[in-house]
Amino acid sequence: MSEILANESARAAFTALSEAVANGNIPGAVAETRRLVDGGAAVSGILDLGLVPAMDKVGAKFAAGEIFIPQMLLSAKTMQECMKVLEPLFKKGDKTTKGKVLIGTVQGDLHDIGKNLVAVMLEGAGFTVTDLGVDVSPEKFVQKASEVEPDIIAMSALLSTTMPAMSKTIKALQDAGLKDKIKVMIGGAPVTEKFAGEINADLFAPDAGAAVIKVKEALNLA
Ligand code: B1M
Repeated sequence: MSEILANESARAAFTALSEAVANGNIPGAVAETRRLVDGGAAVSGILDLGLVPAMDKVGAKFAAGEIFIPQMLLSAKTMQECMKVLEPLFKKGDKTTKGKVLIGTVQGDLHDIGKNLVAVMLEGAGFTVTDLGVDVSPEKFVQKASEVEPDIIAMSALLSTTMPAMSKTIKALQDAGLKDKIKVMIGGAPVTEKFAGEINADLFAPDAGAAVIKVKEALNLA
């Protein structure tokens, strides 16, 4: 009986967090995240049951014309503030460098929450991550890849209109003679395994957890 009550109160807490993020209530969402962390909730639960569903709800409302860019931005900011509470927990992981990853959101695309999540989880898993931010041109990926000499280049896209920039970046890496030396991973909500195959990307990951597994497998660390 007490377990059911505990589960119900956890569910209520995740719902409260989700609503606070969807409503752009930064203090409320941060307090709810802290409460869940202090109560021993798993980070994966906070993400999968609280934060990510909130953004899906926001996206659906935006697509239906019920909210507009400012509200979407406020929810994104709210999620980012909650992520700051979670980040130290990711970084408690293995500190030995397992390899180098160069990550960025592709040209024309300003969405960075998923990319940041991938970056922080890779860091937590012991990889050295260089984050190029958003709207990263193929030329910038190539230039930084020459400097950093990463094992993996990780590209994120959230817009179907920016997916072609992934292909352009892979071509630019080929032209620069870097593609054979570096494995390319792609991901983001509209990206599929099939698309990865079509553009000659080496790896595809549907979410941040899978991204860590794919990178480990690619570097024979799994
Ligand atoms: Co925009 N947006 N947005 N947006 N936005 C979407 C993506 C959209 C689906 C909303 C909708 O209409 N339902 C839609 C895209 C439609 C499409 O092309 N398919 C959309 C649109 C249309 C736009 C604009 C064009 C709107 C406009 O201006 N008219 C505009 C474009 C701006 C631009 O980029 N040039 C725009 C702007 C924005 C904001 C700036 C307001 C804001 C982003 C703020 C920010 O990121 N700092 C925003 C937001 C917040 C969203 C939604 C609501 C949420 C995205 C998000 O953060 N999700 C989004 C709707 C949705 O996704 N449901 C939407 C949470 C995050 C954890 O998930 O990023 O998917 P996600 O990451 C996942 C996986 O995809 C994966 O791992 C993560 C989970 O573990 N993953 C990878 C991501 N990258 C990976 C890389 C990998 C591996 C896995 O390896 C390299």
